[in-house]
Amino acid sequence: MKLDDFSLKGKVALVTGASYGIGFAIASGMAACGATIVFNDIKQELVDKGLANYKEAGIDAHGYVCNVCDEEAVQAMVKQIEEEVGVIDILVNNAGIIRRIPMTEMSAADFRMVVDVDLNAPFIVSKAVIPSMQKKGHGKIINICSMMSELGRETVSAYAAAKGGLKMLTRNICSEYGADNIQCNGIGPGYIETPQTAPLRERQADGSRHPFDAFIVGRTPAGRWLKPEELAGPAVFLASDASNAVNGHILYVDGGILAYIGKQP
Ligand code: NAP
Ligand code: GCO
Repeated sequence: MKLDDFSLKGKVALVTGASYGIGFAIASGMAACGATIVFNDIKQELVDKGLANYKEAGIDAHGYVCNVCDEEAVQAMVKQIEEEVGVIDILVNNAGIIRRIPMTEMSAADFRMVVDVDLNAPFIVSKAVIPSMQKKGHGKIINICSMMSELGRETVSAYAAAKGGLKMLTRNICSEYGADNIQCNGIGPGYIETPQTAPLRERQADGSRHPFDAFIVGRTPAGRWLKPEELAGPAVFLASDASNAVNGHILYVDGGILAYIGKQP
């Protein structure tokens, strides 16, 4: 065992949907450990914002406009990255969306859209990078799962179905490509302060905490929401040679939510 086993020097990492939020924090952590960062986002405006964010952080990142649900566009982006930057050693399937709608009020179209971004897209992007990883003789795929890979709650049926499916896609990629020295693991973040969860933390008109905010604080042993940066260390570990024997695992980075029954009244 040597310190270098944790290094990502010489590795190319593609993090999807990484202009800001969790993807940006993970990519920044990987850059700090030596990786070359490539990211995509769904529109030019977001890629520009991302490039400015990376520049400000002193990171020389490569940004591409690409909808991860569009298989043809993803195949073209991966080809372009291979030509312009190099073969992708590390893929982080981070891009994701949520729709909080009670199931009986949710349209099938909305349900499909969430499953498309949160489950079908990780399949599409993984499928695009695996052949070159096989040729190169190694690869790391990290799928950003959720508490909803394990737990349900009101209004998030599509998201929970997709993130539960993503956990099993993770195990299947591990099963199917482990022999090619490809490790596929998941990270299951707890409740993280990002724009995606901002509506759950909004202050009430009287200045009090949002009831959901108070609920999460009471469900987390640490008694607080987590920061995107707190996912970087676990992601670097799963992207590095230090985790070569870890495959098909979901690493929950949840401040202990899954271990805890909740704060007693
Ligand atoms: P976020 O703030 O909403 O960022 C997600 C990024 O993905 C955005 O830049 C988004 O663009 C992009 N994106 C959405 N659809 C896309 C598509 N079809 N193609 C390409 N890019 C697309 O989310 P986050 O909170 O950082 O979450 C990142 C990941 O962690 C997601 O998979 C999420 O489900 C998961 N997660 C989040 C939490 C949390 O508490 N925040 C907890 C567990 C898991 P737009 O801005 O246009 O939507
Ligand atoms: C919600 C939240 C969650 C988190 C996260 C939990 O509405 O419950 O948005 O789903 O974003 O995925 O791990």
